[in-house]
Amino acid sequence: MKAYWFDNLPGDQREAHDSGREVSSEYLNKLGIMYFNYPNVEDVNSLAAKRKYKNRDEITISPTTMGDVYEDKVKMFFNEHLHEDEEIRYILDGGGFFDVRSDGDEWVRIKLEKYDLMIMPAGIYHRFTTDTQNYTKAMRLFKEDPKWTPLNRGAETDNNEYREAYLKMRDGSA
Ligand code: KMT
Ligand code: NI
Repeated sequence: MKAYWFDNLPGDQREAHDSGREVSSEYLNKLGIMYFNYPNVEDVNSLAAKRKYKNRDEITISPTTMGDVYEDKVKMFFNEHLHEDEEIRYILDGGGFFDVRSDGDEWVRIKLEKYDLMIMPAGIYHRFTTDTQNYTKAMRLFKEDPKWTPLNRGAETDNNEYREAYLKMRDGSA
């Protein structure tokens, strides 16, 4: 796991796009993001139990498993969106990038590798891409029924109650 400011340069989204400016874990915590490296799945299970997660699934994002729809899926995951619940992503194999919006609305790129686990708060704008390996095997954990339907950013999501609650948490206003 490594976090840095996205360079905003044109080019394949799967390239590193590393500006060379690192982002600290303290800053990520301020955005409501936590991460761990758990080689032992038992640690994932206890974290999920402690945070009252009820559901999970596994997804393998690769041309081998997805065939022709792979490129479309990769584009879809890269549309900026939010979810209405907190979610955990745990990388079982391969790797990928989650980009999350900073408080100044810039992209922070979070590089996840095998056994990295990230907790993403409800309401944070983000996007995902595979890296140049084109292979991400991940466990997705959901508090309630899986509702991974991405809500793409727009006027409606800006007024979404989960978005507003997230901003209150992040910016500490009442
Ligand atoms: C998300 O929330 O955008 C995703 O779950 C992407 C695929 S999981 C590695
Ligand atoms: Ni998402």
